[in-house]
Amino acid sequence: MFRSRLRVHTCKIVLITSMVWFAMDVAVIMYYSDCSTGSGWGCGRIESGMATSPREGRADHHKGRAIRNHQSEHEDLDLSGWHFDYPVGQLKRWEPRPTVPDHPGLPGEMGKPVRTPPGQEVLMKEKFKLNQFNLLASDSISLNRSLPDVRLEGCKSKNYPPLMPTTSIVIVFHNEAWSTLLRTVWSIIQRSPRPLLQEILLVDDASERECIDYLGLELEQYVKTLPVSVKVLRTVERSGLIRARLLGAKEVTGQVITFLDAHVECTEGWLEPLLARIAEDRTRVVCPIIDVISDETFEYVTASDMTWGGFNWKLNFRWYRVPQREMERRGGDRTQPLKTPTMAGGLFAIDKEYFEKIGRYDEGMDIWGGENLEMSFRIWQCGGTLEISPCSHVGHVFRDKSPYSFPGGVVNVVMKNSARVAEVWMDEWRDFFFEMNPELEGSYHSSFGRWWSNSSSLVGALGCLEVYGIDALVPAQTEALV
Ligand SMILES: [Mn+2]
Repeated sequence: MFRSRLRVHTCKIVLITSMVWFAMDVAVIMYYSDCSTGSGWGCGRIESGMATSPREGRADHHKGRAIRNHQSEHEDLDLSGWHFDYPVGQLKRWEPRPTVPDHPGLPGEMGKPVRTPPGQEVLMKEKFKLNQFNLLASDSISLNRSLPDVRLEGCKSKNYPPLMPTTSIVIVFHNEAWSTLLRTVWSIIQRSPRPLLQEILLVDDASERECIDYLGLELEQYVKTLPVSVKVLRTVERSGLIRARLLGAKEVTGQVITFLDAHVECTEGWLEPLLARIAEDRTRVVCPIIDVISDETFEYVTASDMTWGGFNWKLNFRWYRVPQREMERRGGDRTQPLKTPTMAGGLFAIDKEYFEKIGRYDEGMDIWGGENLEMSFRIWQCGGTLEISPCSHVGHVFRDKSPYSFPGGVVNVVMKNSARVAEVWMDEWRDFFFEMNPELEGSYHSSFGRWWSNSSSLVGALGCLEVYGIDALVPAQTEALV
């Protein structure tokens, strides 16, 4: 009796001991398992941390991984001399893309002009009206056409960091032509280092499908065949450039957002100079040089690297000659980035977290116009830097006339947007704007109070104003205007 009780007792002890050991093994295995699947032990805690404080939770999560990745992935790289504003483990190795091959004899190769074939002038004029550019010429050019390497010699031999952040490209379009939209996409795919190109997001701002059905299902099926992730997003109703860009920005999974227009062509080495500046300092916002693609012939024409962005007191964006003092600041090196007061707005790269930190765009702005100055002022007054990189070239089809309709009338929309810019960002300098546009004084001011209190992006903006004031911008600007 006593013996059997002892045996049962021994069995219990053996059983409990092995269970304890088993439990410890499980705990050890789970502790060292990776969180990337989301199932590892400790991952749940990070997730719940994110719910209360998303940015901090995510940063910690990345930091932990960064150290591990750094040890495993990048230890063979010599990173001395490079400064990174990201955890090294979050950055990607990259290699330049090979040059897109030239196909002599095909129309528009190497950026050459396309002439209308004899007898097709009437057709050409008819098609021109659809997009306000020579659609016949564009349709005859390969989606993969070759372009000249337009960079300065000093740019071609420049050393860029061996590690860079990834970027998602956001492109808003409205009734865009198939050939210009897809040539934009192909030029990105062909000329961006693949590891740095996270995805391309095409935002269809309510294109009118009764006349343009190819932008529907056909586009969605086409992009599935591309070698890079390309997604098509759609606004429910016409929302304008700003709200459509915000819709795209929300879906971005890369570290940097690069906004591009829907009828551009990226040239060789266009992306590296933009990402290199941001890799070193996430508060830098960088624009390429915007070259000209002729609306008549689709010829690629290089723009000057000696102009920067300014504005007049009607708050129209204008190009001005780069002043001598900025040339001197750059030590006379034309490959160095230019600190520009404002940007044209269509094409720029910005760190995603910085974009969110400064309050993104002013969501109360309609359709188009003024948002480029708003973003420029926002960047300068929120402690950032706005630059043009002379080593990055992207061609843009400039048009004489806008092909877009403006619900509410073009003048009303742009003026209303500009009045918002003046009221939010210009302190007492706003008076210059309202002196130039007396009809806007009062009427917009009174309704402005309402916008102001309703817009969350303006709350961020006001924080920036308090901290930095307009002085960061005005000295450079007033001189550019003289
Ligand atoms: Mn455009």
